[in-house]
Amino acid sequence: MNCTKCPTSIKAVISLPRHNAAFCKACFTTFVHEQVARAIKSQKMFSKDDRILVAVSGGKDSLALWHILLQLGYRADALYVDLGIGEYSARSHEKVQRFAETVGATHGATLLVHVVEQEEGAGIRELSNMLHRPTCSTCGTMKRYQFNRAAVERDYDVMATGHNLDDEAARLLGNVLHWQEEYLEKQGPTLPASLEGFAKKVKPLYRLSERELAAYSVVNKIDYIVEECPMAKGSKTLLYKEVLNRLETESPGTKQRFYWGFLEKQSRGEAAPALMEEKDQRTLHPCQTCGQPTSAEICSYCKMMAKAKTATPR
Ligand code: Q46
Ligand code: ZN
Repeated sequence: MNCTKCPTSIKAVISLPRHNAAFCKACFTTFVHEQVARAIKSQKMFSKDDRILVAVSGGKDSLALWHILLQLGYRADALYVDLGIGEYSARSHEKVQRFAETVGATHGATLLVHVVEQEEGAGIRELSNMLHRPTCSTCGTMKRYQFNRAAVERDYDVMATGHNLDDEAARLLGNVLHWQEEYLEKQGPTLPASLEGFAKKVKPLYRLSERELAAYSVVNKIDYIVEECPMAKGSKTLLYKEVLNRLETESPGTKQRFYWGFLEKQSRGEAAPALMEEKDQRTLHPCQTCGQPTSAEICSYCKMMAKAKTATPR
């Protein structure tokens, strides 16, 4: 198949059934950049003057996001949280470091690193054992806390994550299946900094699929960690992604219609982020221990770490 955009019919490297298109390397890269630029503009994410903190994991999505933002001329630094999950963390840390030293450094971008074993005294799996909590829930609390804290303390205007269309569609499916309305409200690609101590959070890759981001990384020679985190095995999210992929194969564009349709509904006023902002301001106040916003007296990260200090491993 040839590129559907080039007049000189160069061979295509990827076909995109949901867009009825096929692209050569150069046109595909342009397509990806355009999709991200559209996301940034339409969802009022940030401007060229803003300082952005990208949450990177070493996987294709977050490194592609950092790459794209730097290519588009944004001021984007990154934060990597080393969870201390054996070989997986060692290798992903290495990939992030190398990317920062090559691509990041040529754009004057900085990499910040938070090592959980050093800062919290034990790796994420050991902490979860002590707390008798599933690893991914401890990890979620840890990452949300550390990314928000770094963004706020270092004066970044906005924090960006590499969530793609597949991630958001799978999450939406999970939230709808369980009617988790509270979570549905927070599912937009832009979450405002509703009050002091909360960083604005954005997802500039929500218009691009996992497959498109893998292709972008290959085409642009981004060296990322291919394996998923070993703790992800058997997760509900993977099941929802599989189901959505089956639907997508039968009917291209399903994921896009599902998630983008939800966003359209949201922008028409149902569960609008503006309402969320008011609600946050009513219910949140500074944690008595660390000062970050929480609805309780002590935030969930501080509670978790206090418990970890007194707990004994299972
Ligand atoms: S990194 Fe953390 Fe994921 Fe690994 S421990 Fe679970 S939540 S699976 S995105
Ligand atoms: Zn706290």
